[in-house]
Amino acid sequence: MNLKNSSILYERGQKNLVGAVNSPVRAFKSVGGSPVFIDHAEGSQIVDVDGNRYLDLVLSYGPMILGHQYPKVQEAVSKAMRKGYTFGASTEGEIELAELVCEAFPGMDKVRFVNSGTEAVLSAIRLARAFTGKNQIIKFSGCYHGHSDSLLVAAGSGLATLSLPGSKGVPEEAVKNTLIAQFNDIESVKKQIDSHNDIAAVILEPVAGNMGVVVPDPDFLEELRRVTQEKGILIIADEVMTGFRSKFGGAQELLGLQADITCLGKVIGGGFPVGAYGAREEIMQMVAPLGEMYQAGTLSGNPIAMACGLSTLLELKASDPYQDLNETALKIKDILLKAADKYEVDLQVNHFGSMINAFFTNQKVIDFSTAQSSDTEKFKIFFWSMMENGVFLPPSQFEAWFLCTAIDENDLNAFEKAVDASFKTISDKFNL
Ligand code: HOZ
Repeated sequence: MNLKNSSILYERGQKNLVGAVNSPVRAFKSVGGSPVFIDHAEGSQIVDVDGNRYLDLVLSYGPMILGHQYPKVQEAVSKAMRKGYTFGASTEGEIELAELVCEAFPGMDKVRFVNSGTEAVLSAIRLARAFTGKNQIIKFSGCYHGHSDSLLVAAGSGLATLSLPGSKGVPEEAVKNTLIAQFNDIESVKKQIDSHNDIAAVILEPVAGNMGVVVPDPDFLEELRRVTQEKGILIIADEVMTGFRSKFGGAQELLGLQADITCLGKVIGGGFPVGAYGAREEIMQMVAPLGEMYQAGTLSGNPIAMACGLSTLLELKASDPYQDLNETALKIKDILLKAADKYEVDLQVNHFGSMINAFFTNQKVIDFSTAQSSDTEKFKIFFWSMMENGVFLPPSQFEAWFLCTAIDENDLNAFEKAVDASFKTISDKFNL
């Protein structure tokens, strides 16, 4: 596989960028080798600077649900660009996107736009503390909620990829109010609730997507809502990944969970940097300028980003592609499991709507520790073989793969061939 130009850029980038990247997972550290640099992407395909073409199952970690360069979205962005890029004053697009988002989330009367999922979540936590007058939060091991200080404990995503328990530079005081529980284990939540009386909120990804895809047990969510409600503890649903991915709105609705505060990102920006947090009226009344919880941003609600998000959501609303996306996910799951069976490789495939991924383990993956039972050596071989066979996957066992509406039968056939070749390679290497 020719990655000459990518390697040259990787070397050149080392001088003035940290590790030649702007987000650690992109450095391919856990899979080894030189990371690819991208030239362009269109539809379901992404092309690197050496001209290698891949079926894109990274999709910028979620936003590109309509595929790359979707014509109506392109048009909306170009139109917005012709009016200027940012004004430091409000525009109609912010209201239009807010109306659409609030309509799609029954628990959201008001929303505040920010620039990333990290910002959305750190603001939501401040809001939960302001509203309840309490300080502690419970987070789940393996869930990742961005890189703000108080949440870099037992986190998934890049930390899991790099096997880091937390981050240097985070003071003990910043995490002393962060309590850890286990996903899908309500007893671990009850234990924390029973032994602390200053808990403002429980934060979770309703479907975890940063330890690979881990789906919640319906009983777990039901009990979680019950025990938190009993104690006046808020639930913050981090739907940065899941928002508008499995339905027009949130995964929480499909799962029967009613969160108090919801965080969004990724799809709502359609590929531009947008995050958001929203809640019912009485909670959002706390946020400045209505209330005394302060949060601000010069580029928040940026008109180009709003136009991109708005046209993406309008297209999703009109075309309602969720059933088709789910069927594509089921086909992909089937392809993976059949190949695993043929080559006698232990494999679990978890999926929720258009989020999916594979774990090389014989254990059912229900939480962070079972996710970590995956054989990452096998993943490494799988990853590079898939790349060589034209499929771009996240370079980490612990990132979800994403599907877009542009994936067609040809893509699925190509995926099937790549999977067969990759499982054969694994089988040969591990003498299975
Ligand atoms: N899982 C990450 C955010 N949800 C995306 C990968 C990154 O950190 O760049």
